[in-house]
Amino acid sequence: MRILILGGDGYLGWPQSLYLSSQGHDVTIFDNLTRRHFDLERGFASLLPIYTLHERIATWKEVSGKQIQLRIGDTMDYEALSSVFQDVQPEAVVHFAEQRSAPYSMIDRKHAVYTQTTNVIGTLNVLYAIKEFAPACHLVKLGTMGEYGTPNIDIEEGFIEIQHKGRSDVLPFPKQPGSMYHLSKVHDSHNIMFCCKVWGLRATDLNQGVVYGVETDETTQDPRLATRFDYDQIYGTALNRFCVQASVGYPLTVYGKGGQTRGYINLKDTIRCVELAITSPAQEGEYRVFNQITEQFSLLELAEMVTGHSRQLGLETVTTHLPNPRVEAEQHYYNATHTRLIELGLKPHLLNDAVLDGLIRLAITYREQIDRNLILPTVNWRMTKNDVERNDS
Ligand code: NAD
Ligand code: USQ
Repeated sequence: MRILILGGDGYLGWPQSLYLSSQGHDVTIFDNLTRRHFDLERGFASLLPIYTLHERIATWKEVSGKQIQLRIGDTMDYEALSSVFQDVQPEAVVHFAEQRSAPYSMIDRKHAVYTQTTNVIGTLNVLYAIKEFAPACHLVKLGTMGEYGTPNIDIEEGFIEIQHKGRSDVLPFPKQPGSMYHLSKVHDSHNIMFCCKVWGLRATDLNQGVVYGVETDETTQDPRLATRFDYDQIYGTALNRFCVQASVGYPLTVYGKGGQTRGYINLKDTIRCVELAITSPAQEGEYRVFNQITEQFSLLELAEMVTGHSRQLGLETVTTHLPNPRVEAEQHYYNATHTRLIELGLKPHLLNDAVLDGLIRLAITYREQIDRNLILPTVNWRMTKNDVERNDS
C-alpha cells in the first residue's frame, strides 16, 4: 500500500516507517523536525544517540535495499500537506505529527496555544487534505488513553451504552483529560468523528497508553536506525526516567502517592497495532476507536519493578515521593477494556524482566551522558505567571 507517515521522524513514527517499509509498503515520511528543534533549543538530547533523518533513510536503504520517501513539511502548512497528498495518493495515512508532551503543554499560555494549535488545526488540515485529494484513504490517528482520564467505572473502547430516563443510546465515552495536551486529543477525536459522519471519511482513533522500549526487529539492524530514548522532565515518561535515575543512583521520582495507574504498551506492539488497523481498515463513514494498551500499572508498581531489577544489577535504588507537580488523582479505580486489537490478531509483548533489563542496561551504557539537571520536574500544573518568569530567569 502507499502509506503516508506524518511525524515519521519521531520516537514512534520512525520505527513505524521502518516496519511498514520492511513489510513491502511504499512509505513516505512527512515531518517538520520540530521535535529535534526543541532539543536543540533546550540543550536536551535523546539518551540513545539518534542520527539525522537523511542518515536514517540512507542507512535503511543500505541495510534493506528499500527506499523511504521524505518530505520536510508542517501539517499547519496546508499547501505542503496538499502537495504530498496529491503526489503520494496515499491509501493510508498514519498521523503521529503532534506535540505530545503533557508537561510541555502546561508550561504557560504560549506552549498551551502552540500545542492545541499544531495538534488540532494540523489534524483539521489532514482531514481536509483527505477529503480533497484522497477521500478513500484510511486515517489512522494516534490518540491517547489520557482522553478518558481516570473515571470510577470501567473504560470502554471509545463508546458506552447509556440508559437515561427510560431511553438508551451508544455515545462517545466521557472525556476527562488531564493536560492541555490531552485536551487537544479530545478535540481531535471530535473533529475526526464529525468528518467521518459528514464526508464519509474512514478513520481509526488509536487511544494509546504510554509506550516503552526502543528495540524493534528493524531498529536493531544498525545503530544508525535507533529511535529516541527521552528521560528529561518534559518528554521523558516515568518508566524511562526511573530506569535512568536507577542507573545514576538517583531516587526514583514518584509524583505524589504513586497510585496513578495508566495503560502501557511495548513499542513492538504499537507498530504491529498500527499495521493491524491499516490492513483491516475502517469502512466508508466509519469512525472507530481502539484502546491501544496491553497492560496497566500504577507508578508504585513500576518503581518496584525498576528497584527490584536494578538491585539485581548491583544498583542501590530507592524511591522518593515528590510533591505532585500535576493535578491528577493519585489513588483511583482503573480498568480499561482493550480487546479490539487482540481480536484483530495482536500478540502482546509484556513488560517482563528482559525488557526492564534492556532499558536499565541502556541507561547504564550511556550513564556518562545523563544530565542530572533534567531529572527534577520544572513544570507545575498550578504555575502562576510569576512562577513561569522565575523559572525562565
Ligand atoms: P515525538 O515527538 O517523538 O514525534 C512526533 C513527530 O512529529 C516528531 O518527529 C515531530 O518533529 C513531528 N511533528 C510534530 N508536529 C508536527 C507538525 N505540525 N508537522 C509535521 N511534523 C510534526 O512523539 P511520539 O512519542 O513519537 O508520539 C507520536 C504520536 O503518538 C503523538 O501524536 C502522541 O501524542 C502519540 N502517543 C505517544 C505516546 C508515547 O508514549 N510516546 C503514547 C500515546 C500516544
Ligand atoms: N510521573 C511520575 N514521575 C515522573 C514522571 C511522571 O510520577 O518522573 C507520573 C505522572 O504524574 C503521571 C504518570 O507518571 O501520573 C504518567 O506520566 P508520563 O510522563 O509517564 O506520561 P504522560 O504524561 O501520561 O504522557 C505519555 C506520553 C503522551 C501519551 C501518554 C499516554 O508523553 O504522549 O499520550 O503517555 S496516557 O498516559 O495514556 O495518556
